[in-house]
Amino acid sequence: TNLARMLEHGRLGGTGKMLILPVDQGFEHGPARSFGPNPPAYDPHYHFELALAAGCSAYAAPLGFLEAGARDYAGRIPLILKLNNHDLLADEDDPEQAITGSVADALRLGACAIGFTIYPGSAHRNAMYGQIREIAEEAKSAGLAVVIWSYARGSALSKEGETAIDVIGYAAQIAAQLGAHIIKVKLPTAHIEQPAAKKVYESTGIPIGTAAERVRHVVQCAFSGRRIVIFSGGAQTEESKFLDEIRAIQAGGGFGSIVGRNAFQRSKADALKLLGQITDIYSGRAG
Ligand code: FBP
Repeated sequence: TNLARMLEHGRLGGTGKMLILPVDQGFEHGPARSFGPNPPAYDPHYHFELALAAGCSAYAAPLGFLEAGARDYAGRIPLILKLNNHDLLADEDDPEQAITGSVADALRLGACAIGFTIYPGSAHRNAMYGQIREIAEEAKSAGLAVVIWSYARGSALSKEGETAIDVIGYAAQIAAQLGAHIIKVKLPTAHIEQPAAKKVYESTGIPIGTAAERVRHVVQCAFSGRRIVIFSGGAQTEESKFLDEIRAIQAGGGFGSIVGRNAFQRSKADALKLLGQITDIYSGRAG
């Protein structure tokens, strides 16, 4: 029911596609880097208003941002409590996330889902897999959906490897096997990181030449489309390039996007225009 609440809400309601506004960057990247480009975005209410006005499927944020808007916005838009977080104040090759909220918090805030980041590629990955196993069990028993941000990152991977097609496909599969209903990954590149995987991609000829083909393959890696795979927006990008990525996700059978900085770092008018174009593409209202 909670998954359906997100799939039925907003401009993409009923299409099977999703557009989520995630605003955890204040924690993940720092407030000035995140909100400095558009200062109204320091205010947590700004993001509820943006998600509502854009007709997003859901709004995802850490505990503090959700609590700061709950009194005014609870029940008006599906919420995802992002209940682990990471900051950039200490440099580390192998990132890990701190647990910053609970299933009880998600229920108190009327959220539809909990959100959780894993870092496949980090030395701490197994601890994170264990944490989500427990949290997902508790969330599902309370009727909440589980959204996993599957970030390939850590000392086991090269910089290019963080978006390599084999690694992103693997990250999507791990999140699906951990029981995620919705999986967030980065848009993959054609780079192949693991030598053993490279042989298979080459000998079997898995099509990964275009962005749409790579999206299709990642969806296949997440149980052949039986789990919802959405793609992150990344740092602010020029509008036409960003919309090309959205078209590739649509053409490749992706389920949608989770777009933070490309939304809230623009002025509200520009963000609403861009998010409107995205929902037009995913709903088939635009080519
Ligand atoms: P963006 O659209 O801003 O990339 O947001 C998606 C997201 O998953 C956020 O939830 C998270 O804060 C951010 O990406 C992390 O980005 P990075 O890859 O720079 O750590």
